[in-house]
Amino acid sequence: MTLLDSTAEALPLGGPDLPQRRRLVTDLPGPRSAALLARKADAVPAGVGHTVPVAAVAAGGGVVVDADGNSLIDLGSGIAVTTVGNAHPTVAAAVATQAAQFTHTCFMISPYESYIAVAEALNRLTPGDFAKKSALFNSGAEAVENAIKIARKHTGRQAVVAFDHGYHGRTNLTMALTAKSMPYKSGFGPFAPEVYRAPMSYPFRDGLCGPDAAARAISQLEKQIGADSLAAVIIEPIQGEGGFVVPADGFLPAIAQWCRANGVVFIADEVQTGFARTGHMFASEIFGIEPDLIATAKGIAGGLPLAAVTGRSDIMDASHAGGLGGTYGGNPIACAAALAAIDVFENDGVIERAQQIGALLTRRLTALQASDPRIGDVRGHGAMIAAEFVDPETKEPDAALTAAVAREAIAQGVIVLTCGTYGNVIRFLPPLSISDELLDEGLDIVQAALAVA
Ligand code: PLZ
Repeated sequence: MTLLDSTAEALPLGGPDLPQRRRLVTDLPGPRSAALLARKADAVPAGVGHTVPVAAVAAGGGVVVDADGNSLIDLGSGIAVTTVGNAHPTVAAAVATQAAQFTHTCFMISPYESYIAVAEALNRLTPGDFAKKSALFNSGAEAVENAIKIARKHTGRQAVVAFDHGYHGRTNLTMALTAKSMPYKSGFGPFAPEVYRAPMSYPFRDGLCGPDAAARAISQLEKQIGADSLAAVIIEPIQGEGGFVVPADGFLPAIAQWCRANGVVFIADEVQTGFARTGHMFASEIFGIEPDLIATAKGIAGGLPLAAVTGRSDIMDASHAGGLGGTYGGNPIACAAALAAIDVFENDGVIERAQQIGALLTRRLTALQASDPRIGDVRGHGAMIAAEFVDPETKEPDAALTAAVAREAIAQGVIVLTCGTYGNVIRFLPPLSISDELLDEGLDIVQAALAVA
């Protein structure tokens, strides 16, 4: 069976030239997508789920086109990855050029310039005016794992603290760091040892100011673990999978300061928040923190798999030679894509666009909240905004309502993602290449879905 059996003729090219419109020519899934999803069910294990019942054939600007010719509005960016836009021409050209030059040597065997250039760019772009180094990997989880390895080697300590609602990946150590059991951890243990959890600042639910929430967390670290056993604290500056939880002002600086005073490595997991997504190159800037180490992935390379750990040179240099690496880490095609994406981030007004998108999303969603008290909270920064759905009387999470709204929006051709420990948050993560018109139309559809839910 050939790859595109069911979509044999005229596949559209992706990128910004795709018609920027929502257009449904079938119910979802259409017959071709349905056939491909049937093949998926036979060939791919049930554990690998999917949110939108279509098979993608092209994407770009603010749309995803499926095998039946349906054009869906993309408010998910493949989970915050295609920040510069899907199949961005600069990225696509860089990938094609590199693929024709060489596809792999293994950086640990014969190094090449693009890896070094990506490291230099990350050292320059990440917050903190101090000497930095970067190592490249393939996925967010792998970056987080390596950040922890480096912190343990540097401190000679073992314990690691992550936070309530935190998400850090699906590998064994990162499952241990991740808070939510279902679907990420259930039945997959035993998990890595020496991982502890601290209470997060979640203003909508705990009502605490930042310093009080930090004092609560720090007291727990001191009493239950002890600073002298603690290698690292890892936190998402704005939590992603956990529900776009934005900590109260002062929380992150207080935690970072406590880490510095106690020789604990402060790691920001900016896998989801990084690279212009929040209207800043990195979300750490919003909170005025300079993490010792930053883990990045997702938006870094316009859709190619690449991840990084960037941080203070003295910490990054803690490992003996040969202690860090991997066959594919910093693959040359992914590095070429990253250099192209970084060029776009720096020169094409992408950060400003994220701020505009954030203003539009916030305006529309707070207006909706004013007329529908089932929206308990609207929060986030830039093109990373969410609405939390609750029982208006009790503030209890309403996961059923959230799922119904998302299901109906998707059926109408708008890709939205849910998140949150309680499954009651819809998050908006559009590509920054989306037009205001498409974004508004997508929100109209979500609003209509809420009205009938
Ligand atoms: N850290 C903050 O958001 C990935 C995962 C979706 P990988 N988030 C999407 C899913 O269900 O698997 C993520 C993240 C933060 C780490 C990761 C892990 O990144 O590239 O998926 O390994």
